[in-house]
Amino acid sequence: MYTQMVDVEAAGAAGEEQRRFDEKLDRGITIEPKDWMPDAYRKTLVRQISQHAHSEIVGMLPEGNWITRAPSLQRKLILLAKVQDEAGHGLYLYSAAETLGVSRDELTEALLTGRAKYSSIFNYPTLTWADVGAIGWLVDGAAIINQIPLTRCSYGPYARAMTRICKEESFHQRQGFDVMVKLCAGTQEQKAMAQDALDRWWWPAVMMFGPPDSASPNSEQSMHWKIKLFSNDDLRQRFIDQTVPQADALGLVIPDADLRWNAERGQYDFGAVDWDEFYRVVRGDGPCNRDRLRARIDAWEEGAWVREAALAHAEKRARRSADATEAGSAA
Ligand code: FAQ
Repeated sequence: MYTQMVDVEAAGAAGEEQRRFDEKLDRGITIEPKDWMPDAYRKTLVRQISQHAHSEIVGMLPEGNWITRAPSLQRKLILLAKVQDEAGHGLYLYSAAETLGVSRDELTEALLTGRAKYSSIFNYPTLTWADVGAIGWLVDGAAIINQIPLTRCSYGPYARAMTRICKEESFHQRQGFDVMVKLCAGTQEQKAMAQDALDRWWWPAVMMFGPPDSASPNSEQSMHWKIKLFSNDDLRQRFIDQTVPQADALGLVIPDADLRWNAERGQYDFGAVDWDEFYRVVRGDGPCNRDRLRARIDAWEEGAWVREAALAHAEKRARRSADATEAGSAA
């Protein structure tokens, strides 16, 4: 009898927590780290934010490949700054994930052991300088479209991290477009290089938004929780509608024979996406998956001495400050 009463009370309290959580979502009030939240909401956020953080860190590799070969000092400086920004984005996002009760070490381990996902787009190679332009233009362009709504998502630390990230992504997108503008105004060979980069990056960029809505297991719940505000297909369509006129302005041709303006819908119709390729890459069998993971493992192992030195330094400082306090109170 007594046990039953306790259960009812507990259920009532949990029901009240859930009601307050739902009310906050309805009223557009952000959920903060110390607020009560359903376990599944927390789990979904850890999944999405950590995948996003891993994507930023792995995403440094394709462009990092061109830092030593940038065609001028100015391009090199810009590219260095951009790649550093991506590292910063990873750090904000890992910090946002940590507010949900997971540790950075757990997240890093999941990435390095291949358990965690990161964006499919970063498993493609950067073969020419034009790929640096195509990544800024298309990949950062797609990232902005996906991420601007996230600045209004329901979890406060994620939304706030995204506000700063989006400002930087906007600069990244413009620098990529600027590389493409210069190549397209250059020699025939340079323009051909730009076209070749568009040919190789277009479909992977279209796939970045995730599987079609009909095959997206997480979308419905994430939209209910206002973690995602728009569906994968809606954002994909927005990206295509925005990017086609930019390709026209560059004088480049999007590699899709079925792409045409649909006046009735006021949107572009586009061809079939090769979802088999997408799932192959997500499963770990893309052109660069193994290289990307190897590079992250090597960086982690080679950086061990830096982490140890930073810890030793922090301990020394803490000890000195404790000694100074003790000496002060003894005097
Ligand atoms: N790649 O049910 P959904 C950037 C997975 S950052 C790999 O639709 P959800 C900046 C998905 O995780 C790019 N896996 O999933 C930059 C799920 O698997 P799970 C990263 C993918 O979460 C630029 C399964 O498929 N951006 O580019 C992909 O509701 C240049 C079923 O999918 C973000 O992470 C994919 N493309 O929607 C950096 C943005 N798509 O976990 C450097 C935040 C889906 O159940 C250089 N994330 N999957 O095992 C999101 O908006 C969402 O997580 C989606 C996926 C839209 C990516």
